[in-house]
Amino acid sequence: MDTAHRFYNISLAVATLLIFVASCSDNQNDFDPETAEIVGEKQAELTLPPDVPPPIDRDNATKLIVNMEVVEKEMRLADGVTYTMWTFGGSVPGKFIRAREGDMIEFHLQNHPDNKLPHNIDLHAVNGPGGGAESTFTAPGRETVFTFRALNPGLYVYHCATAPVGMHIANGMYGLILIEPAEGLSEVDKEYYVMQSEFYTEGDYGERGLQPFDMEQAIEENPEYVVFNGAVGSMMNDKAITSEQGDNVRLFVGNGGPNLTSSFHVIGEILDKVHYEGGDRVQTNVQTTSIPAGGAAMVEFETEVPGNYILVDHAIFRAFNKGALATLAVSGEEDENVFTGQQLDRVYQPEGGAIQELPQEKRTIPTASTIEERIEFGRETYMAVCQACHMADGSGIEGAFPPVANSDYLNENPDRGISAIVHGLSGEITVNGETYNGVMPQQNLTNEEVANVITYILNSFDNEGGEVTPEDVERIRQQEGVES
Ligand code: HEC
Ligand SMILES: [Cu+2]
Repeated sequence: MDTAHRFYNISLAVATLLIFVASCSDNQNDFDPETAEIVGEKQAELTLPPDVPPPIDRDNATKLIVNMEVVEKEMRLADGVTYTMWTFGGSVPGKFIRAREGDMIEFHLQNHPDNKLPHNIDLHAVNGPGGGAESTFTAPGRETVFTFRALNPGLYVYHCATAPVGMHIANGMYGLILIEPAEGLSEVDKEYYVMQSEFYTEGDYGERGLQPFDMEQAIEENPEYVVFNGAVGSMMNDKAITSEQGDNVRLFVGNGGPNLTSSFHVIGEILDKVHYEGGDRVQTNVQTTSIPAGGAAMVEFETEVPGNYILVDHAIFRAFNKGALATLAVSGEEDENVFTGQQLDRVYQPEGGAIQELPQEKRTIPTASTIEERIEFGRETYMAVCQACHMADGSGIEGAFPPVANSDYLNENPDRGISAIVHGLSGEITVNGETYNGVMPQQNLTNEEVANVITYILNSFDNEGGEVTPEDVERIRQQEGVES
């Protein structure tokens, strides 16, 4: 290579390097949260679940003052069930904190004078011993302050870490803090705050009254309740979270535990994007994402089709038997290009079915000769067929399956119960003041069985008694339906 040529090559390399350096320093990647200049100061706006403070529109780091008050109070865990919750900011989960990478966060923890116990806070967004726990140990009627720099963007859990730690968490002491990256998060139409957790009560699921914490159940990791946002039905019916067709929705999902990992799933939606573990990486097209106790995820999806979408822990008994259900109600116009709804429902006869002699499984249904027998046979049918939805004790599932226990709907006119079984039931109904809008499939039972099961229900679960005969059932079978 001659000298001129060599010189040319070197200058080319230098020029390339200069361009590279220039483009780097121009870039947001160059932002250093540890040394970014702190400009001014601000009070952090905190929100109660399921709301989230608005996105941060600052393009500088600031001194952000967070005031968080611990309040111990009796709160609703389920209908008729209360629990003494220990809260950050008066709600379970605690208030949502939104800050920006590089912010200097001055954290004030206030322990209300009426409280009985000391508390503190461990924020997973902190680099420093105990995540702030030691610095914030606060007796009732006191306030402590510490400051930390938000060095790592992401979605983080915070929780109380006062001994016994498990008990403070089990009683409701957790929440989420978002550290927005300096360049901000992508713009979406709706943002919500959803946090799963367990409750360990002395009484069984649904047992009424103020329920004390059960330490043994907690150690066995056997909760009575697994819920979103602190209570059964906290985001259902008129409290459902909402979006419009075509909206992009972002859920900040946390898991306070204290024990279980959530298999977080939205029925009928595919999570277009998941910032799994609350970090930078994005996984796309996810059905169910795993959120460990003390962890979080940001999930995003477009709501293409109107309807109700149910948030669940897909460890599914937790959803239908322990409370881990919430509703996202999407309004808008149907789009048959994406989803048609049911297009056909007709009798299905397998090929040759009409001529084949199918071995008829002959069920022997004993005929009841007394009301006591009717009740006894009816109990068997109930346990075999109905309890899957209406529960063994007749209490139903809030927001999904109405109670047949002490049901004003049924007691007012038992024919309605017969009709629900022989014709099926759908559309809005009101049972004991709660509205339900589900579908009960028609049940393939004989008149004798229907008479038995309705008689059993009428004479159980605090209902008003009475007897239904096979003749009553036949009469309803001949009718289209029953006035409701
Ligand atoms: C697959 C779930 C499911 C099964 C199984 C089921 N039901 Fe229902 N049932 C429902 C739903 C959902 C409704 C409410 C329908 C609506 O909202 O219009 C309902 C409503 C009712 C009602 C009227 C409302 C009330 O609570 O009083 C009665 C009575 C009833 N069912 C009895 C029964 C009996 C008896 C059986 C067993 C033979 C049974 N159901 C099986 C889901 C079910
Ligand atoms: Cu505490």
